[in-house]
Amino acid sequence: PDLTVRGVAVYKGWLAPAAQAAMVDDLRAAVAAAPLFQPETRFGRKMSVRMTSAGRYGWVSDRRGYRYDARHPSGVAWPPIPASVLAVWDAITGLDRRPDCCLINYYAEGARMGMHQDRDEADFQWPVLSISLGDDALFRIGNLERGGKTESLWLTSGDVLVMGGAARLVHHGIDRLRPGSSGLLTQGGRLNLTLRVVD
Ligand code: MD3
Ligand code: FE
Repeated sequence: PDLTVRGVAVYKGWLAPAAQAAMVDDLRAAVAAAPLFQPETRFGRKMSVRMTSAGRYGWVSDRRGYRYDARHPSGVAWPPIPASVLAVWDAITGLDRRPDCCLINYYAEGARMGMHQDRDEADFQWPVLSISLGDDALFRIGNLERGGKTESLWLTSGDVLVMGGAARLVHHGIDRLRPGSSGLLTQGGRLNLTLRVVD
């Protein structure tokens, strides 16, 4: 990696611009099959990020709580994870197990994600890999426990992050975007992909 922040390995600009554009085309097809939706928390508050997934499982949240589900809220199965996305997982992790979920987060201007842990997966031995596409985003990394000092870094289009080992359960979030910082997405904003082994 180019740098490591609290155990999170950061590969700056790992995806070249042409590869980013090809991946966005693949994601457009996936989003056409499984449209982005605005999840609701169990408390009935809408999240500001819009989401969908690809793979055997997708991550959903509604009044019943949050969980991995084999189907999109519309009832359709999730589309397959694009080969262009799996190729990044293979090249960077070198694992012979592939992810069963690619969570697709879309941030329009003003969207954010509060500090949280990713702990809905069965086995935390597997890493989570993230790919950033589009506008710059201010990413915040905290600690295994809630609260305490945090570190922030700007993620830019083409960056890949790997959260493994002790970093797998660290608190993290997205504070804000830098609107208009990238021309990759016609409609602006930011896409973040997180690849997860679920069960
Ligand atoms: C550190 N997404 O979907 S990706 C998420 O940019 C999520 O959309 C953010 O947090 C986003 O859950 C951050 C970077 C990331 C993803 C998973 C992690 C960092 C992580 C898991 C453990 C530790
Ligand atoms: Fe997360």
